Amino acid sequence: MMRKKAILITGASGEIGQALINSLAQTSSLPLLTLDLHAIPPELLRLCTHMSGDILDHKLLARLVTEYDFEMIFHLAALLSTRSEFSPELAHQVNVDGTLALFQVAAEQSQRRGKPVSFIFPSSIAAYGLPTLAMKARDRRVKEWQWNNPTTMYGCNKLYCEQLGIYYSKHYQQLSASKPVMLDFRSLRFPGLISAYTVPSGGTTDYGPEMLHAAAQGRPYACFVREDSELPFMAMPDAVTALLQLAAAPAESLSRSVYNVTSFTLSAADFRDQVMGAFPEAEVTFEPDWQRQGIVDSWPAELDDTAARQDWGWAPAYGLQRAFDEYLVPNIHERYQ
Ligand code: VAH
Repeated sequence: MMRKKAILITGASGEIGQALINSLAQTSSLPLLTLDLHAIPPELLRLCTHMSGDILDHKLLARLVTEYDFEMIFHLAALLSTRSEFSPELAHQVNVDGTLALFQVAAEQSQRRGKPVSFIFPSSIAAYGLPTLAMKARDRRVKEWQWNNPTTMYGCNKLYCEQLGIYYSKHYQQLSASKPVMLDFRSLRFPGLISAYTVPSGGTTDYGPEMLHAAAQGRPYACFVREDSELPFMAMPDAVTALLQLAAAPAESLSRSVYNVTSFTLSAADFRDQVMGAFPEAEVTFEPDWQRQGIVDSWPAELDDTAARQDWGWAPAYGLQRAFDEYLVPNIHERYQ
C-alpha cells in the first residue's frame, strides 16, 4: 500500500501548533497530520487529520511510519521551562526521548524515500544562561554561540536536541559503508511568544501574555517577575512566519542549523504600560517569585538575529507597538467581548 504524503505537526494543540495549523493549511499542498496528547479546537479539525496520542508511544510512531511518508515534521511537543522544573524527569522523557524517537522516524524515512525529511524544531532563549545581571547587561544582545549554559532542564533539553538534530542531519551513521540520505534539521531559538488567541501554560515568559489576557478579562494580575525584568518577545504570527520561512529556505543559503529570531525587547513594566494603555481599568501588581525570577535573569535581554536576516530574509512584521495596536489588543478585545 502506498504511504500517504503528509506534514506531521506534533504538539499541535499548543500555542504555536494552533497558529501553525491555521497558516500552513492555507499554503500547503500536502495534508496535515497533527499529533497531541490533547484534542485540538473543533474549528481546526477541518484543516487537518488529528490524532490524540503520545510521542513517547513507540507503537503509535511505528504505525504512523507504515501509513505516512512525511515530507516535513514540525516537532512542537514539549514541556515548557517552569513545568519542566517541577517534573525534570518527565521533561527529559518528553523533550529529549520524544525528540530522539522522532529523529529516528525522520532518519529512517529519509533513507527509505531517498530524500531528506525536513525536521523543523523550535528551540528557545532558554538555551542561554547568563550567570549574573551584570553579565546580562554587558552581553545584552547574544549571538547563537554565546552563553550556551542553560540553567533549566528545559533549556538543557532544547540545547541538547539542537545538537542531536545537527548529528542526525550531518553525522548519522558516519561509520557505515554507504553514506545515508539524512534528514534536514533546522531550528529557531524563539523569545517569549504572545498570542491573541491562546494563553501559554508552564512557561516562564508567560507573565507577559498572562498579564494581557487577565486585563482583557477584568481580572487582577500579580506579575511574578520584577518590573525591570527584560526579555525579548515576539507576536505569534511572526513565530509562524519564521518557521515557514526557515522551512522554505534553500539548503544552500543556510550557514547554520540553529538561528536566533526575535522582534522586540521590553521590561515587565513596559508590558504593564502597554496593557494599561489598552485596558485602563487593569489591576497589575508585581509580586516576584524569586525562583522564577532567577530563570528570567539568566536569559538574554536581546537576541542577535543577524544570521537569520542574512541567510533567509528574516524580518519581523510586528514590532512592539504594531504587535499591541494591530494584533494583540484588537483581537483580544474581540475574543473576550
Ligand atoms: C518558556 N515560553 O517560557 C517558553 C519559551 C522563551 C521561553 O521557550 O518556557
